[in-house]
Amino acid sequence: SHTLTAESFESEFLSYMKRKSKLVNKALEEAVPLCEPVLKIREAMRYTLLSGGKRIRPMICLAACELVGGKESTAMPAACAIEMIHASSLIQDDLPCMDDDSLRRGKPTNHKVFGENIAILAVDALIALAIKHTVESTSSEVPPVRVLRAVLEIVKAVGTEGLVAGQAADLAGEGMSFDNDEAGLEHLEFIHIHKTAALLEAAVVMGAIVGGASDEEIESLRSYARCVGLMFQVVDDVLDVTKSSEELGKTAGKDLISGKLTYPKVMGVEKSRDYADKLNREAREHLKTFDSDKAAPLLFLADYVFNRQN
Ligand code: GRG
Repeated sequence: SHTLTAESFESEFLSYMKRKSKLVNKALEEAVPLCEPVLKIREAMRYTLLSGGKRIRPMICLAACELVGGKESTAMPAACAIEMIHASSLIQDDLPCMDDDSLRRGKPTNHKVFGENIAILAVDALIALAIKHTVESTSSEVPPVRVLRAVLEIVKAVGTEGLVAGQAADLAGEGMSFDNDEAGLEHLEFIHIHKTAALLEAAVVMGAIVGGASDEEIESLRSYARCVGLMFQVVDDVLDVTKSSEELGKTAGKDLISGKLTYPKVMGVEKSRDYADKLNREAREHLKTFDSDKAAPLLFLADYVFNRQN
């Protein structure tokens, strides 16, 4: 492969993303072979894991590793592990006792296809496999202390400091009313920092750790990831409103009607857009200490999240 400059990268970004997601898909495919025992569980794991997400988390993990001078292949197990956690959280989020969704990525949700019992076991197995895969597949190349630090990042992103905290706050907030917009915003940010930003943060930081980053580099990348994670959700909320208002031909989106707390609801669409823009600029600011050509993929990934239409 050839060297890219920040300028030439723009035109190459889409093919860069395609190439990376192809590699990730192949590695994921190999990480969960369809075999006995528990063939049915593996089928359920593969169903969600291989059903075509955007692969933002693995990509950002590989890019962080390469930014700090590591090889892409060194971060591939960590990238896959993050996507396994992501898939497990989607399966769990869709269950009847949570969001009770029947469609995900345009396909029937895991429990609709395999039943709730199998879906729950697939969640457990994906979380366990994520840890196993990280340890087993990075240990030959990465020093044990770094493997341990990487594992710590991923388990923190799952538990009561991460996804679980976000989901719990989300559940607790249902039907809750807030004294003022500020209280609403605080609750909203807590949810998104935990439900969305935590896993993006783990992705970036794991990539950096296995790639040999210094503590300073790790912390810059952590800050970058937090901004991107939060921005992801602000953009998501804005898209929800603009999409459904297009569909309905109204100014109000479906979230405004259903009563779920969103950024546009708390601060309006315009201010939400400004906020996303601010977070994008902040994210880029955190990469200032890196060589700008080398940081190009992460800079463009931030723009991609900012500009995405779905
Ligand atoms: C760790 C199993 C487990 C559960 C923790 C259920 C739960 C508790 C947390 C829910 C977390 C969740 C579903 C957060 C939403 C994250 C999010 C932004 C999803 C959409 O991400 P994209 O757009 O999806 O990257 P694709 O489909 O592209 O992969």
